[in-house]
Amino acid sequence: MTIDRLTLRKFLLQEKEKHGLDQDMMLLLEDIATSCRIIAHQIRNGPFLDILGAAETENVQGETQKQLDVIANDIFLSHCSNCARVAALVSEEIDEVIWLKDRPRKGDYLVYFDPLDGSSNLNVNLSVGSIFSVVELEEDLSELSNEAVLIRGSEQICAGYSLYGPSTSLVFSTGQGVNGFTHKIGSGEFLLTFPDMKLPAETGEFAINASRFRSWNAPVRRYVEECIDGEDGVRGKTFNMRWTASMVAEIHRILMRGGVFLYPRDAANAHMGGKLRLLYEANPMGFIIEQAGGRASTGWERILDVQPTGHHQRISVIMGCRDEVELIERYHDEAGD
Ligand code: P6P
Repeated sequence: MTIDRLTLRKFLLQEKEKHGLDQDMMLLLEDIATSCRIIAHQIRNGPFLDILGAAETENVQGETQKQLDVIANDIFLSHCSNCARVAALVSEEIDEVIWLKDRPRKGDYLVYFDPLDGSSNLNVNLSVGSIFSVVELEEDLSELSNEAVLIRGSEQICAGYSLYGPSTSLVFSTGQGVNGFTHKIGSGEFLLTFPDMKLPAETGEFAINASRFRSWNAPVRRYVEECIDGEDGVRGKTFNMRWTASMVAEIHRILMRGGVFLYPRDAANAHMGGKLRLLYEANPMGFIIEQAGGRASTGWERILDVQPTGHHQRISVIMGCRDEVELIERYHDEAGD
């Protein structure tokens, strides 16, 4: 039986009617959706196009880029530049801020994105994703400085991701909850398949790279050990662990069935402030998690309250079901570190 599902366009028109979604935001979201459809196509055909390997270049993080990192970045750059309201683009793959206007005005959009997150999964045919975040300028800019894009995650007006898995999901929020779409191959449409996504308050599943155990601080080690102690321990229940080396896949799984994701600042990455990037990974995913009823923290403070100090700044990330994140924050508070 085929269910008559809303197309992305019809959903956005409904949001415009119900919540006053701006026409320019509608155009930008449709351009982002087009980018994701094209990237999904490139990934699925990657083995035939010989583009799954490394490029000859490094990104600003000093990481060797995959060819598809570069391709996905170019796709996002070209499509997000269509919208006349976009004043600047910040990409994980590009060192400098890309200014599209000489005199950005109040109301213009700043778009931050990780065009292909988890790309080390590409050549082993595992899930990867794209992450995006949009902020609206609150005043005219007198100069085009990198500082102008250092805006707190709490100011986001839209954030989302696309997951390139067995199917291609597009999940985003414009501040009115979280909705998930699936690309119907052949039709070119993203159809509403996961309306009003909500996180349960508690969970029995955590996601962390356990190989970093020796570097964790005491609160994280305490939390994970208590999960592993299971029914015989203080938690009195069994926990499961997952790790897919793709934040987009982890967060999507958490949105679909609960869980908590941890990539904490630890002894091995503290010199960088953590591993994951604030503006185009932690902030957008934190916005989505909060809109779905969860919590997003560094362990010490709400991620969306962090004042960025650099557009490629890294940060400690703990997000997911509220009860679990609050417990981990309590452990940080008790440890005083
Ligand atoms: P590790 C991918 O490179 C990423 O930025 C996130 O998507 C993912 O959660 C994490 O890093 C994986 O890191 O140390 O397990 O390879």
